[in-house]
Amino acid sequence: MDLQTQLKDLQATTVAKLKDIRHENVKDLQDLKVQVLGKKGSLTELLKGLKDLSNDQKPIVGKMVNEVRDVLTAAFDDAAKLLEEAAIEAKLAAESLDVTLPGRPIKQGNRHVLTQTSEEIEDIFLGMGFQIVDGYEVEKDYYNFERMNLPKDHPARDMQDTFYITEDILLRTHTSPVQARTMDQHDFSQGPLKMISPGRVFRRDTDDATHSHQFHQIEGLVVGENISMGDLKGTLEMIIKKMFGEDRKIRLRPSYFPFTEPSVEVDVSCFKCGGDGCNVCKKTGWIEILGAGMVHPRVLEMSGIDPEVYSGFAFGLGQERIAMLRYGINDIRGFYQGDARFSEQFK
Ligand code: FA5
Repeated sequence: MDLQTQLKDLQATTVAKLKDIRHENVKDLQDLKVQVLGKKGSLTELLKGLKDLSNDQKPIVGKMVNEVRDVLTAAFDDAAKLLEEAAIEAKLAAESLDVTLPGRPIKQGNRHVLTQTSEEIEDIFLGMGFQIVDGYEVEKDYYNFERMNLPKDHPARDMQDTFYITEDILLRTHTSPVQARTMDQHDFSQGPLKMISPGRVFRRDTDDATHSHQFHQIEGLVVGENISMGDLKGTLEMIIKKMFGEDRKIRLRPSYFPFTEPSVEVDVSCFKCGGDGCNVCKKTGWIEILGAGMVHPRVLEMSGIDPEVYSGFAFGLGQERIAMLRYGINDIRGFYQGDARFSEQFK
């Protein structure tokens, strides 16, 4: 048989063999490739016959060898691709999903009880036309103390020691500095100032069941013409009845804050005994929830507001205290421990 016929035969038989190879026989394919196109394969073997051909024949048959090599290389590539696809399909078929199986339930979280409390209080105040203002947790001594009528070395600073970043910058001890910042900005030609400001505050307090070194307050401030203590009492009565129920009473006790005059501490009738006296209210029938008062004239003046024309009231309530009373939570530390079993109770 001449060389050209042998080449044609090799091409035809190899292509026929490739068609027979099944998807599981990757090894057969590799073996066949080595047999035909490898260094010691059939094509190399046939090439050796080139040297015996006449000079006329050599380029013709040489060209044919190249063509056969190209055709076979492409055929091997196609076969390899087919095998790969078939293998993937076989794997998918074996791994088929049972879409009728019941799904795994995904545990759904819920908003933290403190977030819920603050959002509820915000909604009530929004309904009364208050704006909600954000303050700075890292605050200047100037706003946290001096603008609240607590100059340096004022003894009442001792009750609110805090974490200092520098001598003049600290972690705020209450949300009251937002009062000064908001009053500085307010344009009274647009009407009275009515705002609340919820946020995190920090103190050098020892942690126990009712105290934390980091807790949340909501500041409230109203400044305008003819604002009186009656407005303060009415506003607080309304919010407390909305939060704790219509039959709840409030009591204003004289107190002292350097930034309000007069100052009061506000108690709510005990949620457990209704005022008769029990272990929750320490037999008094009342539970303290916030501090409040009429904005001190000095504080108004420091914001450039004339105390002869304008007056105002302010209050600061402890969010944890409200939530504890509302849900009967007896340890403040539960709020911060991140235990899902605690949070799940307030869905
Ligand atoms: C103040 O912080 C005043 N700035 C409130 C105020 C605002 C008075 C505007 C007048 C006008 P006091 O230190 O009492 O006040 O804190 C207010 C509330 O924060 C308390 O009634 C209590 O509910 C809560 N609170 C205080 N210290 C802690 C603490 N360590 N852990 C948790 N809650 C606290």
